[in-house]
Amino acid sequence: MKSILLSLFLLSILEICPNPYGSDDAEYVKFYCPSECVLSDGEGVIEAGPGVHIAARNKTAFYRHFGFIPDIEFSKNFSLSNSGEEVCVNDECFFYGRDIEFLDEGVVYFSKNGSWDFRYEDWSDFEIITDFVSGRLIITPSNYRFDKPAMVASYTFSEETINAEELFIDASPPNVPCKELELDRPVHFLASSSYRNFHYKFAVSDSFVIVTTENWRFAKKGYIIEFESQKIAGRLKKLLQNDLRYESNKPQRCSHWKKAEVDGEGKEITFESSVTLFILPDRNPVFDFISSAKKRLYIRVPYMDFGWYKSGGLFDAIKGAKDNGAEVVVILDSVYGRRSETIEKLEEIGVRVTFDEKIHGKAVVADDRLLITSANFNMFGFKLNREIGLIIDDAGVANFVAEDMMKSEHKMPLYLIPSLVAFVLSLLILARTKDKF
Ligand SMILES: [Ca+2]
Ligand SMILES: [Ca+2]
Repeated sequence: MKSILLSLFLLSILEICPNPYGSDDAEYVKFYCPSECVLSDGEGVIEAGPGVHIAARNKTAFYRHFGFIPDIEFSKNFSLSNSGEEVCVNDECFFYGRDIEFLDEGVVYFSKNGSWDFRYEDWSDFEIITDFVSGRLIITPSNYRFDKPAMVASYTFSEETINAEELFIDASPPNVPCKELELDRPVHFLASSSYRNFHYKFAVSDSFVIVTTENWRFAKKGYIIEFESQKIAGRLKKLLQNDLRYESNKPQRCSHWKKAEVDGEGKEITFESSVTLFILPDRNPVFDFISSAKKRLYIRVPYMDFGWYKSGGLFDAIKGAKDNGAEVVVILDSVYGRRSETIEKLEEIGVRVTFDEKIHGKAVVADDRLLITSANFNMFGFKLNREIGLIIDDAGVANFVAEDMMKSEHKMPLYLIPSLVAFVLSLLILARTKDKF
C-alpha cells in the first residue's frame, strides 16, 4: 500500500543537470522506469528497463565530476541543451528553462513530492533541526553587547559591536566598514555564483547561540534570540565550515560609516520552549509556517515581493492563512515597503496592510508561534541567498512580539497628524459654537 502511495507522488524524471560546472560531458538525467521505458529529448532516445537509472553524456566525465559511475551513456543524438528543452520519460515530460526558468551553470532540476524544483550542484542540504532550550528574545533597538569570543556571521557589521574570534562576512555587501578590513583576527569574506548573498546573521560560542535579524547594529526594529544548545550550535558551526569553501578576496572598497548610537536595552522576554533552526535555501519551512495560521498571522518585514520561480510561494502562503479564516496583518517599512503591486495584491484578498518606521527585522507570528529570519521576503531571501531562521514554539513569546507589532501598527502615521489636529480643532470650534446656543 505504502509503495502505491509513494509512486503516486513519484515523477519518472528525478533529476536533470544539463549544464554542470566545468565540462558538459558530465551532464545527466536521473530517471525512474516502473517497467520498460524510453527517455527522449526529441532528438535522441534511450531505452531502459525497470528501476532508477542515471544516464550521462560521458560515463568517464561523469565519474570524474561526481565520483561514481552512471549506468547508461547517452545515445547518439541525445544531448541536453544549455538553453532549455523538453525531456520526456514515455509521455511524462519536463521542460527545463521554461517550466522553471533557471539556466545557470551548475543548476540541477529535481522532482520532489510530484513537483519540480531546482538547486545548484554545490548547494548544501542541511535539514531542519529542533531542540528544547531556555533562552531570551530581545526586540531592538537595543544597546545590546555580546562579550563572549565567538564565531560571528553577518552580511556586514560594525567591528565595534562584537567580540568575534573569527568573522564570516559577505564579500560584496553594500557597505563594508573599513575597520573590518584592518582586523588582525581571521575574517572570511564569502562569495559564490550560486549563493547570491551570504546574508545570515548569527554567532556561536561553544554551545551558546545568538541568532539575529540585524547586522550586529541594533538601531532599527529587529530581533535577537540567545540560548544554549549543543545541537544547534553544532549545526551552525558545520554551516560555517561548509561555507568556508566560498572564501574569496577582500572587498576592494570600504566605507567609513559610523555606528548608530542606541540608548536603551530594548524589550525582552525569556522563554523555555522548543526552537527550530532552518537554513536556507536548503530547507524552507516559512511558507508552510505562514499558511498554517488559523487565528492570526502578523508579518512585520521591511518589504515584500511576490515574484517566484514556480507556482506557490509567499503570496499563496498568505492567502492560505486568509482562507483558514485567520486575521492577517502585514506591517511594512514606511520608506521601503510602499510597493503598490504588493499592497494591492494583499488588500485584494482582505489583508490589512499598515506601515511603521525603521523596520529591519523579519518576523512572523502565526497563532502561538514566532518565526524570525535574516531572509528578506522575496526570491533572493527564500531561494537564492544563504540565510537562516528560527521558529519558537511558545505562546508567551508569540504574544510578546505580536503585542509589540500591533502597538507600532496602531501608531499614527506622521502624515495624518496635521489632518487629525485640524479635525480636533474643528470639533472644538463646533463644541464652542454649540455652547453659545
Ligand atoms: Ca549541456
Ligand atoms: Ca537535446
